Amino acid sequence: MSLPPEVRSRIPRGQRLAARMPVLHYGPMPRIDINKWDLRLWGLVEEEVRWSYPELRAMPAAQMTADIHCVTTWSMLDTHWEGLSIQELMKHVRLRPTARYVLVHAEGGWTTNLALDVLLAPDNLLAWAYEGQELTPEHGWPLRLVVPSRYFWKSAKWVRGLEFLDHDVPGFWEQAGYHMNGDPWREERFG
Ligand SMILES: Nc1nc2c(c(=O)[nH]1)N[C@H]1C(S)=C(S)[C@@H](COP(=O)(O)O)O[C@H]1N2
Ligand SMILES: [Mo]
Repeated sequence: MSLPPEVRSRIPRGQRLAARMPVLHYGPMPRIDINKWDLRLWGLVEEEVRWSYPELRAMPAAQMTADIHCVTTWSMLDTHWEGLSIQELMKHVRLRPTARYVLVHAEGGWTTNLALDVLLAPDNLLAWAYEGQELTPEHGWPLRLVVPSRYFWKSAKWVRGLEFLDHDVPGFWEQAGYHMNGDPWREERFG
């Protein structure tokens, strides 16, 4: 398959294009009771934040188009997401000055870590819709993180919380040997 150079240049080394988004996660799919669901922001914040699902959906929606790259070598270009931008989210959080890292917590205890500046960069979303449809359970309903600048394992599905920390704590795959940073343009696959 030969791709035009402007497409080729958007695919990092070691990656190839996938036609549809595969479903990939560790363990069984969590069952979620949306009436008990909340999103929590805690750790090095002046005040903890906790939102119910209706409170979350009352926040202003942002749209994002992004290229995504999974460490298992598939990439997808121009995926469309809708949700709460991290910029909007952070208007409601006062970080302590010592906060430098984030541990993202998903349903059932799955985690992944990000440097704070990676999370705060533009183009990150807590998404509730993909390609104009509400997220399906297997792609992370009711809420998933999308961080296009890192391998897709850091885009946690079924997100429940962000914990702000002054040090970097390896998440689930990072403990298993995957890279702490995970930049696909630097092929940071393994630590
Ligand atoms: N909670 C949770 N989020 C997760 C994972 C997981 O196992 N649990 N796997 C990650 C990996 S390795 C990938 S490639 C993407 C896959 O997202 P998709 O199933 O929507 O394609 O989810 C990421 N988010
Ligand atoms: Mo992945």
